[in-house]
Amino acid sequence: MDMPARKTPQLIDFHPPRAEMRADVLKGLLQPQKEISPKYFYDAHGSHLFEEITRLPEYYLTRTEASIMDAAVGEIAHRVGPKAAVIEFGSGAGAKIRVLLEHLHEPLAFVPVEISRDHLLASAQALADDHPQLNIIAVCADFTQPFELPPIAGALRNLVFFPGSTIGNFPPEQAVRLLKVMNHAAGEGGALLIGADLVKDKRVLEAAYNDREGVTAKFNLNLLVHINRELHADFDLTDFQHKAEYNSAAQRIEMYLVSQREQIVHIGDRIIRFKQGERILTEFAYKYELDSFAKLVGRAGFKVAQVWTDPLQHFSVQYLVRERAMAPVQEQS
Ligand code: AVI
Repeated sequence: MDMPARKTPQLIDFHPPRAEMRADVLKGLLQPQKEISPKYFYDAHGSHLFEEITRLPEYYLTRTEASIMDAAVGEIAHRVGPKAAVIEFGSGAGAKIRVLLEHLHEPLAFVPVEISRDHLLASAQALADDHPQLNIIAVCADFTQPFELPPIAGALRNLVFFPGSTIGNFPPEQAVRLLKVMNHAAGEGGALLIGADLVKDKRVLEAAYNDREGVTAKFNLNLLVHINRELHADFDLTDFQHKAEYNSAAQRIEMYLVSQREQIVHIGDRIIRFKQGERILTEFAYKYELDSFAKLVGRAGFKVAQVWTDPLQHFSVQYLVRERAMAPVQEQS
């Protein structure tokens, strides 16, 4: 008997070229406070390490969000209504979308947007195998920059899905800019389902980013491996150490790589000097109060329609409706 042909998802590739990464990384390392964008965590190994982080006992975010989603997904499906197109920003391994797709009423299309091409293709294919009726269009892109979404014929509503509190990895001005890209993607009558981590006891927060097994440290250091490979650099991993601390005034976790000695690093033909103890800022993870989050999303034309939290109020899943159209703004380089 003939097997039915395997449906392959369509791929739209806007993956940024290597030259862009080089310029971006050099620009960050030439600032007085050296920094590297957290988007470079996610090469294939970094994405794998992040998956490991999500299973750590200290990393409450993923587990808590999943439990909130499980309890709320019926109400979410009711709000979204039938024949929606779901656009997921930063889809990763694609685990979170499954619960949603299984409960939505006749979803029409799924558009995962992800910078890591291998991850994107693998997860889009796995989803296509399990949902052969769904139109899956994989978009390989840096979603922090405006990009054109493919037209989705017949969709009654666009639902943008941005779980995991990845919004917390953007300082407020950048977060608003990104939310405007999402506002544009949601379109007329569209909505945004977003996960946002909440302010809580400093000890709980710091444990989540300093796990006992040291997986977060490996994840942070893998940034240097990625740069060594892609940009012909010579960072020595034994000369840098992971550090994560909660800044209560700014309500954010700050993650650094700390130079263990005075040293010189080459990135291709460029030289970067480090003092002993000098830090490279690699990530912010902002934590929100519900009202400050409502103000933030309001600046991007969204209104909070419903919020679900866990009993300890550690995490929130929020359904935002697009109140006003907002034009996406290109980041200045
Ligand atoms: C992807 N993002 C929401 C994670 C976070 O918690 O900010 C990334 C991460 N960094 C260290 N651990 C996890």
